[in-house]
Amino acid sequence: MGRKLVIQTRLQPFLKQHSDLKTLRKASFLQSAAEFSQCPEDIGREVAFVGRSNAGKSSVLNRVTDNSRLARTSKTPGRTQLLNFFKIDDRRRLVDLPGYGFAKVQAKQQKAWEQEMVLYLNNRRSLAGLVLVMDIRHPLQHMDENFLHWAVAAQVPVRLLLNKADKLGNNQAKSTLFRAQASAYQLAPPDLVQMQLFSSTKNQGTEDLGACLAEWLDFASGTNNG
Ligand SMILES: Nc1nc2c(ncn2[C@@H]2O[C@H](COP(=O)(O)OP(=O)(O)OP(=O)(O)O)[C@@H](O)[C@H]2O)c(=O)[nH]1
Ligand SMILES: [Mg+2]
Repeated sequence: MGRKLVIQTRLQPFLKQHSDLKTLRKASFLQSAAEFSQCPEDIGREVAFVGRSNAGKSSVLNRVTDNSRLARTSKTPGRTQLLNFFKIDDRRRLVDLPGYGFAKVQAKQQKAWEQEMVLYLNNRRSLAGLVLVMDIRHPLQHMDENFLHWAVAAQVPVRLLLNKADKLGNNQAKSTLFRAQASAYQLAPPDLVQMQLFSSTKNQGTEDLGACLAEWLDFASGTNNG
């Protein structure tokens, strides 16, 4: 009896991870928006993926939903130029935001993009959290820091992802995480930011990210397919 209970208790986190990832697999394309005013109805909860162009936002989204064809990925930076919405159910969404820092984008276009992002961060009531994707080889670049400032000002929690961790050895990846964490905590309070290693290619960090999304999107209250 006691032994059965111990086994069940040990299994619980594993079963929860499994069910979070299973729920995330329900994600399907909902709609694109060229600007903030075209976003879908602001109900329920959504989590947005942001980051420098080519950091791997779309790849991370595809990995955590276990659907390689969900968001379009590309070797050419600047692929995602719209806000792309994916629905998990009628009250839960994931959003792939356009990347920043794409060299070929003109200053005027970059300004317009920044305005849309600030508008989105400040006004989107259903925004429950942001996943800020970075290339582990170039963490916390100027625009990442800007984005972090906007998110803190808007009081939106941020998960900082050091993606492409497979590009570094284990020890180097861990020490980069350590250093980047220390820098991030100088910019934002730890209750609002968390950081983790990730590799879309090697399926590293997927369970942790899945658990974070499940919490922000409140999977605990049950999902529906409405
Ligand atoms: N080695 C490695 N490559 C990755 C990883 N994640 C993404 N990539 C590669 O990085 C490139 C860019 O990935 P995307 O997911 O399209 O990046 P993005 O941030 O969505 O880019 P934009 O939409 O242009 O802003 C692609 O060639 C991916 O295959 C990773 O974890 N490891
Ligand atoms: Mg993309």
